[in-house]
Amino acid sequence: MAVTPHAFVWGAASAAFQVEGASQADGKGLSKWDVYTNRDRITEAVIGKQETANVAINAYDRRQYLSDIATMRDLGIGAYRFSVSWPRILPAGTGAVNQSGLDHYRRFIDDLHDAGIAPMVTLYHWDFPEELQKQGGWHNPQSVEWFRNYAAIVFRALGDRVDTFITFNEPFIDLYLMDPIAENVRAKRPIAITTAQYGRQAPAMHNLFLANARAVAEFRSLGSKGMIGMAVPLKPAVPNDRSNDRDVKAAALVDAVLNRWPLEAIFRGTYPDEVIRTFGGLNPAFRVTAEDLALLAANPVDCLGVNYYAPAFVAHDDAYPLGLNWNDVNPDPVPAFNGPVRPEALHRLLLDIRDTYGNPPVFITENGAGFGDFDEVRDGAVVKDPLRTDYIRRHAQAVLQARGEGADVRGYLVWSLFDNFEWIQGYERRFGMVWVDFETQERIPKESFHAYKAIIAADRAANSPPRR
Ligand code: GBH
Repeated sequence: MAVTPHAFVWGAASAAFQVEGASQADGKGLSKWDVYTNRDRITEAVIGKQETANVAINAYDRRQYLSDIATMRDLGIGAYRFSVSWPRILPAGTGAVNQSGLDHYRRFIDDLHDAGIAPMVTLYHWDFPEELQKQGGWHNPQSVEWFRNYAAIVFRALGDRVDTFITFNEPFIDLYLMDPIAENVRAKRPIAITTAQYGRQAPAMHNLFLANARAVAEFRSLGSKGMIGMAVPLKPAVPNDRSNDRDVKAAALVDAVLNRWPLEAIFRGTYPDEVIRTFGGLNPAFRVTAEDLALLAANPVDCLGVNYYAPAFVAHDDAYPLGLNWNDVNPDPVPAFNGPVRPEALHRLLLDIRDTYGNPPVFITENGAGFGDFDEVRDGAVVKDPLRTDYIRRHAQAVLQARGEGADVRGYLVWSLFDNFEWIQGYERRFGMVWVDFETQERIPKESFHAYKAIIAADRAANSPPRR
């Protein structure tokens, strides 16, 4: 008997810090990223000019976002992934709740529902409350309780109108890429991350996984409807030179650290041996008890968010932490910002998840391309982005193919609908299907917008029962 697959949703994704602006409005507290950008001037160290997300693309403003929701309707998406800002809801991270923050998200979610769009809510997309960052952030063992408390407040306030919660976005990028760079910028050192920093971040990562388990437990104890998962950055690791033994070994370690660590943590409550050994060797404070792992094992996620951009072409290089260059090799003639364009690696990855982790429900919570330099405004109004258009077409196809082969993929969400604030690269890197003029907030759909709209419409025509 044929198995009827679950419904499939097309969508787009964003994050509070990258789009909202209104960084001090209505009682919002500061996040570590407000400080990284305004005080430490992190973008200046990376792209040579100071940029902040104080205004971003103005998405906190209801007039603005209602017009943006109209654009979503035009596109035809059925789901919108966004994050809620922890310090907007709890200005000091713990303690007093800022009711206007919760009201904002409640209204926004209702406005999405009115447009027929399902909200997918990320609790934490890197904007850690600065008040708690001063107390060590994820390094402080109390961070587990800080996050559980915040998650419980969000579940209580929004849980009746949200189908899917994502606890964390890309823990590894937050803790092993952005925070170490921020630390180096603040200390006015070269920004290159060191092996010692990799060692120091391990206990923080462990606290974050414990926090995830506590939040999942909280979600269940509240009897919440819907699903809860984590969005992890997955990068199938390939040795840059297959005949080079050191590249082969480096790729295996990258796979353990980037991919298997979060997957095993959230599905099985185990950590790869290489992770325990490597980080334990660098940092004796990285101690993982049987009790900790039992907590993880008792609270697996319901679904997996896959943030996929590219495979990692891994080269052994002593200039990188642990000798692992997993981010800077890109043999493509026109290099995309987030790595080599390989849709076939996404297809393979989805089949591997199907086979290795018991075919869990999967959402592609992010996929997209930062070919910023190739966005071309023509005739003042038409924005050509052929490379992004091609990227989205081929990746959407790869996802549908994996789904056809039995991978339980429930949705595909493009990063991103609009150009926005791209972290340490500021506004220099554009990922949107809609062009944004950052001075005027004018929005112009790009070629990729029209292409994605056609993909969605064609899929709907093929899969909806004939009307009579
Ligand atoms: C995702 O991160 C994020 O979830 C999202 O917020 C972001 O906008 C999107 O990707 C697009 O980048 O290596 O430091 O020189 C993916 C991780 C972070 C990988 C930035 C590429 C390049 C900057 N990406 N990184 S760096």
